Amino acid sequence: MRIDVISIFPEYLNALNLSLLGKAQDAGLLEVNVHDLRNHTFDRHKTVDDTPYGGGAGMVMKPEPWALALESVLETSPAAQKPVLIVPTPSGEGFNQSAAYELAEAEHLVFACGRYEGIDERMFHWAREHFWVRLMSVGDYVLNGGEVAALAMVEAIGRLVPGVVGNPESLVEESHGDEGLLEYPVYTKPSSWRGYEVPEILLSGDHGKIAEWRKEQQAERTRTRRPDLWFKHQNMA
Ligand code: 6GU
Repeated sequence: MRIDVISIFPEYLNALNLSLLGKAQDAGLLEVNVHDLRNHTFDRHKTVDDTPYGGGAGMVMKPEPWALALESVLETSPAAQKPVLIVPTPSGEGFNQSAAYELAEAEHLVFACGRYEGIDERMFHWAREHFWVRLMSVGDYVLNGGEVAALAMVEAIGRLVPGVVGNPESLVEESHGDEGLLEYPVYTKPSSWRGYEVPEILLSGDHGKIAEWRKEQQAERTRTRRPDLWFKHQNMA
């Protein structure tokens, strides 16, 4: 999979070279390129924003540097079809595990990380001619820009690319998986630690009973911590 990220703070994305995603890049499973939007400006101050038409607080990102940056990414796209352009924004559709699975199928993802009050709306109209555009939010709160949201989405998507996670079994029993339940609690050695004990059932060797206990724990956690997910789970086929 090829991923390009465009930002005025490319250093934010350095974290993508660490850990699992760093190794996946070394192994050639993933290619991540980060681009500085300001390289696509022509004035001395490398201006990427201006005041909003109609007035109001804050600044709006100019469309032309975005079009130029995106055109330069398109030139080297390996994708047969339109690449997917993900624009992180708190006003987008919700990004979740099923969106991550869907996007992990794409050949080429491009992230456009905006700052300020957003990007001139005409950029989106232009972009739809060349990309499959997805406006996506990582939660109901506001970040200063799309970079941290892009980090989260790239990590969630990248780890689903075949081969990135060494043991694919570990993707099977996860929170937000097929079942729509949160993960059960886990324990490791020692069995007694600072007066706290590992639940006895886990030491019993009875795999049937253990599976049953874990299922109960998942249900209880989901019901108390995420009543919204519990409601959906109960209404699942
Ligand atoms: Cl995707 N971007 C920004 N700037 N803020 C957010 C967000 C995205 N998702 C939630 N808050």
